[in-house]
Amino acid sequence: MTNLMLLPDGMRRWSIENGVSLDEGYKAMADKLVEFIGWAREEGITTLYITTSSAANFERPESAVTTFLDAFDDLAQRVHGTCNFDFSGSLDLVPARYLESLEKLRDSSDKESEFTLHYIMGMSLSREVIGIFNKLNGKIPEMTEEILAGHAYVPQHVDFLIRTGGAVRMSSFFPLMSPYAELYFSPLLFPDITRADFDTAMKDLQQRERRYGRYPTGAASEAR
Ligand code: GPP
Ligand code: MG
Repeated sequence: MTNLMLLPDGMRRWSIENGVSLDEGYKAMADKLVEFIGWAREEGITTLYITTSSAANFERPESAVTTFLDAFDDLAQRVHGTCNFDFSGSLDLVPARYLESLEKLRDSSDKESEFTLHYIMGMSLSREVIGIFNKLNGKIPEMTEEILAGHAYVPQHVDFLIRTGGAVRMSSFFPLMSPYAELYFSPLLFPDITRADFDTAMKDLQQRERRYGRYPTGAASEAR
């Protein structure tokens, strides 16, 4: 059971480089994501989280917001019948017509599938934490790890995370409950990623020693 979070970054630059509209750039993203989902499934990934936006992305011009919302809606339309589809995040930022569409797709997706595609929308650690506090304030005696995890945007500990687009930072995309997510940063603009690039990323992630803050097995007695 390995899950993967993908931050598909770089569509504006890809559109400029290829002399096409932003709409075309995001269509190229959606086409590549259909392929990427196939690669992830073949690799045995059980849940693929895709960050569709940060909260700050909603401050872009309205036409740019519509462009990325349309592209992710189109992707969900295309693949929801082949997987269990879900979404979460700062849903108050998402216009009602997109939420209604995604709810329908979630409800009609294949709930028995061994593979889940899950969108995280409007990511922002501070919004996430403030939202959880405001929802539970006065209703629970104290916060616990379990309650926090139960309300987090990303409902699992993320194993592997891939960010394309060249930025070596998390921006607003850090999954709250995943301190030991292994991070991989690719310089490629997302629509340019190939199967070989995906394989290289997965190989790199899979060969890492995951210690979760502990000593390696058998090394404790050597510690001074
Ligand atoms: C941004 O590409 C991608 C999205 C809005 C999808 C999720 C956001 C992430 C940053 C993972 P872009 O518009 O930022 O392109 P560029 O990086 O070329 O400006
Ligand atoms: Mg970007």
